[in-house]
Amino acid sequence: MSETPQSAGAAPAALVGIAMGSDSDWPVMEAAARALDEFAVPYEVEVLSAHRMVHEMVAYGEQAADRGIKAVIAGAGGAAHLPGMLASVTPLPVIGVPVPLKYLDGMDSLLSIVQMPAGVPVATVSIGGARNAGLLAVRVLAAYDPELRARMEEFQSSLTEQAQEKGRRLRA
Ligand code: RP5
Repeated sequence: MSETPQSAGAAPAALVGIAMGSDSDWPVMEAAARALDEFAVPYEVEVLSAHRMVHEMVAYGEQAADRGIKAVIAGAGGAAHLPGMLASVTPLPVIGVPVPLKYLDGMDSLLSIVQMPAGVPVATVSIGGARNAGLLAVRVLAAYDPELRARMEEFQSSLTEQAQEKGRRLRA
């Protein structure tokens, strides 16, 4: 991607930040990373608890845009305040992933993330929907990157073809 600052041999600078409240969220959040991998979008992964690491979490949110991050994916479970808190300290788009925990089937996480006050948006995906969070971050970047947009359109066509093939198999 042309806007990625790179020097010979250096890893490309991250364009997406994947943050989560605990390493225990990673089994869910990993799907966001895999989606970004599919589109060769560079990303970084951070554990940033809104309750246990308040100062680090605020610093990350305040500095992300200046470091070249274009979108933040934030996942948390239970009293899931991380996505909303990051959205309050960064101008970047924040995509929230409600992580389901042992109790309440993730409804607590969903409602904690989705019910933001006016003026502080979090684009919330479904409970456990980290793959869609990754794909949404790709779309955010693709709006300004024709090559990435072409790959997203190709991916969407492949989804259509897969659905059509399933229909053909059912009818056969
Ligand atoms: C939340 O508390 C985290 O996002 C995680 O989903 C949940 C439990 O964290 P651990 O006790 O597993 O570290 O803040």
